[in-house]
Amino acid sequence: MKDGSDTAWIAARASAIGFHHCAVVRLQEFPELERTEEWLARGYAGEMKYLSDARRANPQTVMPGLRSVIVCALSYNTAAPRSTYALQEETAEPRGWISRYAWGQDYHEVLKEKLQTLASALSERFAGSFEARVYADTGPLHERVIAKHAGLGWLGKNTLLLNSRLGSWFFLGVILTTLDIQPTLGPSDLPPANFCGSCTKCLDACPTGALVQPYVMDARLCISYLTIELRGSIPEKLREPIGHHVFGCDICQDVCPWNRRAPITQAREFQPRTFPQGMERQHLPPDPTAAESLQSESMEAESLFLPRLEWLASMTEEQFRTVFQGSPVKRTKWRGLVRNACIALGNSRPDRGTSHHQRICALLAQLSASTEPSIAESAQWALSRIQ
Ligand code: B12
Ligand code: SF4
Ligand code: SF4
Repeated sequence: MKDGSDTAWIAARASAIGFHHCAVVRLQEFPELERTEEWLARGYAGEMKYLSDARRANPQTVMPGLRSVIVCALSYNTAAPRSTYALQEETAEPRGWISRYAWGQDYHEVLKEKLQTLASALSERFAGSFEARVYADTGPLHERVIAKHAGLGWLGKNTLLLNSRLGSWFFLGVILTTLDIQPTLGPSDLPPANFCGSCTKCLDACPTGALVQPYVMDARLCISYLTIELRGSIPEKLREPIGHHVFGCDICQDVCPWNRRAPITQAREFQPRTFPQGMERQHLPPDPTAAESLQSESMEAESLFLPRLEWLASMTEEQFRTVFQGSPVKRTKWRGLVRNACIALGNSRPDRGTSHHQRICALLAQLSASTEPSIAESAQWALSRIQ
């Protein structure tokens, strides 16, 4: 059996498992990785110390005997509106934005399970002993660079991997293996051409200027980093540009022309979680009249799509654990999410004199006394802006 058909077999199997793209690349030099040192030296990684792991510059060191990498893409482009549209809509109560990728189940788990299924299937095709190790996001590897050389797409000016069919709304996962599999791209094939052209929509739209030049991000300025990775307080000058974002940011993808026609996924795993029974609303504000109105609303569903900021900011640690069990949002921890919700409330414009405004001010006053310094400080900042 020819190696080429092995590649086609892997791609077909990956598709049957639910992946939207799959390709194979042999271990080689990846020229893009040469820029990593300079990127790190500029301090762009912020507190993400794991990005300095020397293995990232040389995938060979990740697994002894590594010969091929199978790269898989899984779309999370659910049907709900883009943040750039949804956040302009007037709503009765201030709402925040959780990134599209984090509305449902934790993608690490979803990807790992699918990758594991594919890795196990390899023994149906390949005789003899071999090793296969799966990584979904958290491995010491630069997945986008490897995926580019496998033929999955090009590295866009927003630093993401773009595919002319899928846009950029997909996760990447890899299987490292000691098997020598014929790569998807032939010896004379180049990785897909870069179709960003003269477009600069992502750079122009980024609210914090995190894309400091085309293809280069200062992660310390990225809302995704600030709301998910950064512990402690968010620098004051970045709080206003964060706007309503409470977990991650989708703007540089929302504005990308390559995402306009990206296929919609119906995958249940990534649809926004909703909470119809109101069980997470056990918090009652100090004002008894406000409590009455809150209870009357408690039959309405809460959702991770445009969540009510008051709901997020008033969550107890226990409620946070229940709502975000098996969700990527767990990464920012309870104190991170409440901190972010306070900042988003500080950027909201609740009409003064309404019961919403009174309730939000009461909640922020209560959070201003929190024993968590980053929550207390963000709540004080927010209160000073909306009171
Ligand atoms: C760290 C990380 C982040 C950080 C840093 C982002 C970044 N651009 O590196 C933060 C928290 C900000 C982040 C945000 C997001 N992430 Co992220 N992230 C990662 C992770 C874990 C590592 C990426 C990495 O190695 N970065 C380090 C630097 C060195 O990489 P780089 O930006 O590509 O830097 C290169 C360029 O700067 C280049 N370069 C080119 N020209 C020049 C010129 C100069 C002068 C210099 C200095 C450098 C330079 O050289 C560098 C090295 O090659 C990967 C998973 C993985 N293991 O690979 C997921 C990953 C990249 N993230 C992903 C996603 C989905 C997101 C978000 C969309 C989530 C969200 N909605 O909030 C955002 C998107 C933000 C964006 N525009 O990139 C997906 C991307 C899928 C795709 N289609 O590309 C990945 C692959 C996770 C996955 N397994 O699916 N992420
Ligand atoms: S994710 Fe948001 S903050 Fe980060 S680079 Fe893209 S637009 Fe800028
Ligand atoms: S918005 Fe334009 S420049 Fe940015 S990644 Fe998309 S096509 Fe490239």
